[in-house]
Amino acid sequence: MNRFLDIKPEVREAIEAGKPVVALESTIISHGMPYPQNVETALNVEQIIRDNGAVPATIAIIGGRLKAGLTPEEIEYFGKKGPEITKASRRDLAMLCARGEDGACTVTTTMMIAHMAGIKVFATGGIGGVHRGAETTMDISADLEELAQTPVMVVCAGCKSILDIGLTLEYLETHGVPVIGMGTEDMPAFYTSKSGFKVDYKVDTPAELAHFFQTHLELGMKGGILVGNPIPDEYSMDPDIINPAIDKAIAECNSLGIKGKATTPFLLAKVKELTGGDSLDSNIRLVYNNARVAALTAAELSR
Ligand code: PSU
Ligand code: MN
Repeated sequence: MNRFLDIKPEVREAIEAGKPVVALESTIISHGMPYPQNVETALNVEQIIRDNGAVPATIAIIGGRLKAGLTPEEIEYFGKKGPEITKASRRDLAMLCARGEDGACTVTTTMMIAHMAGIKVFATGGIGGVHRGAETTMDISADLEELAQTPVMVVCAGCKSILDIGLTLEYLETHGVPVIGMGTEDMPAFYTSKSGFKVDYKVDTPAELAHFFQTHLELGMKGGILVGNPIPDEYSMDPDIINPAIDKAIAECNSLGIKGKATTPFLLAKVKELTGGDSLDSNIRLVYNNARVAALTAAELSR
């Protein structure tokens, strides 16, 4: 095993026994939501995973150790420290380990550490992707590269239109990453269930999804798969409210000259500020829905 990796005993026992485990990221806690809702959500997500028959493993870097599975106290610590914690992508991993520092894991580093630990299914809210204007800024999230090279299933609610959703799907196609819709032909757009772009394949049940992913793994495919699980109708946002807020947030980001890794956290926080608590509530609900589908799929995969 990797000498920097610590697997929480409960998680290790489940992995060794072939029981279902679901990985969760920690950037969504530290950079994606305000305190204390972030901690409350993270703990609820873990409970939903348990209620649906799997063991949760929230993933983070603490004192230079790669942690697969956090205690409630560690989740509280991440939530309280918030954006003070380094947002850790692939390029940051070795330096944080070398210096013994903390890091909040994005989709990228969560996939990496999940794979090191032997966890195959991961639930989150939204992934990073190709940003609008990437044809000049070249701002393309490392999440897409990780999906291209690490065999983990990522269950998300699609990507927000802070990104160019069409270009994100093109990029995934180039890298051979299958994009699967859970009960939908349409790629979900995070706050709303439809982006107007098609997924590659639609499945209707966790069993069908698990069977497909098992086949993907048995074929020896080196990359992951992306599952778009639409936000339930009762929690989805009015496009006439969310879309102008996103446009405004992007305009402000550009005029302030915000770049690089600060872009996504800025846009997420700005959209929340512009839409009041509504977008936060939708965000929380869609994460719960993804946790449920991921746990049910992990349970099917273990059969
Ligand atoms: N998109 C969201 N919510 C998030 C993120 C993205 O809707 O919390 C976070 C995830 O941790 C994701 C990261 O992996 O931002 C992507 O950051 P960047 O765009 O800098 O690669
Ligand atoms: Mn970026």
